[in-house]
Amino acid sequence: MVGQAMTTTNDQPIDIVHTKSGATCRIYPYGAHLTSYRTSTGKELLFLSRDAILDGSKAIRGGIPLCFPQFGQPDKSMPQHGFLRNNYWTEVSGSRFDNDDSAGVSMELCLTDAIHSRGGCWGMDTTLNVKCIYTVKIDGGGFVTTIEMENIGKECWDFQVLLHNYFLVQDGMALNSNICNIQGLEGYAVDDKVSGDKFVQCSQPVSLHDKLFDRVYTPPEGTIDLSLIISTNPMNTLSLSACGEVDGKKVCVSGVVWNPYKDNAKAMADFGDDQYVDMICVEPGLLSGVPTVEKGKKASFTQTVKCL
Ligand code: TA6
Repeated sequence: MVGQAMTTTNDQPIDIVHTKSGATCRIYPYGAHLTSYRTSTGKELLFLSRDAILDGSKAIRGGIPLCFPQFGQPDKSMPQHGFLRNNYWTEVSGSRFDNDDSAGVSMELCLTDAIHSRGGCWGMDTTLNVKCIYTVKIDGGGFVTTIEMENIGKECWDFQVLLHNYFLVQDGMALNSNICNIQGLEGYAVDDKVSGDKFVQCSQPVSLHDKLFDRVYTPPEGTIDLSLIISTNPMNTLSLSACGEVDGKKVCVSGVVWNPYKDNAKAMADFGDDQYVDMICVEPGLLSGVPTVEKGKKASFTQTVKCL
């Protein structure tokens, strides 16, 4: 499956069709960014801002941005969410497949090709090294995205990784808690980035409200993989499961839920002023207690999203 990678800086999207089911997806080399996934019935699951910039001058607003080696900006000397989403990946030649079960492709990014958004211990003069392979696989009812991060350097490194999913909410129902909500976070420790509050999530499904929503959910003791049910409209309920490992050892998966609401939507030039009612970000990631990756070792993180 894996051949020689072909370097690209073009902004031509890669369109994948699963012939058997008719499901499709679109991936931009810039950021290995999945911007669209449609089921066999043509139902779009991902939100893409109508003002998203697709010319490689900025991370794409919508779809699934990849965040690594940091989520947010714990290290202020490195750009927010790291450098994967702001660099051109290459399609791994020979990696495309389309068979009875699924269709897909793999993309690769070596640190030497990551010329944008570097900083901190990953600055341009770093002695660290990493090779990332991102594989997208689709079938009629959903998709699987897997990122592998290999330490091809001489030193160990720490990291966070997150899949910053923007899910489409039909009919502008994102703020309607009966229609748009998330189950599976009960008992998680919540860090509200807006109010600074910290509490344990109750058994109620998580839903947005009439203001900026930005919360990190850390699993309780003993909970490792993430398993969510996401409702985005009466006819569209998704399951999202995610798991990760470092050097073959499982790592606990956290979750993030975000909606910019009115003012932040206006403040973002690449986001339609009124589009905050059309999306919810539900983002699985390895954020806390992530082991160091020793030289020659690998980490991987996978999510599976299925229509129920
Ligand atoms: O995932 C939530 C979050 O970290 C928010 O704090 C908000 O900043 C959002 O990501 C979008 O970040 P971006 O850098 O893409 O504007």
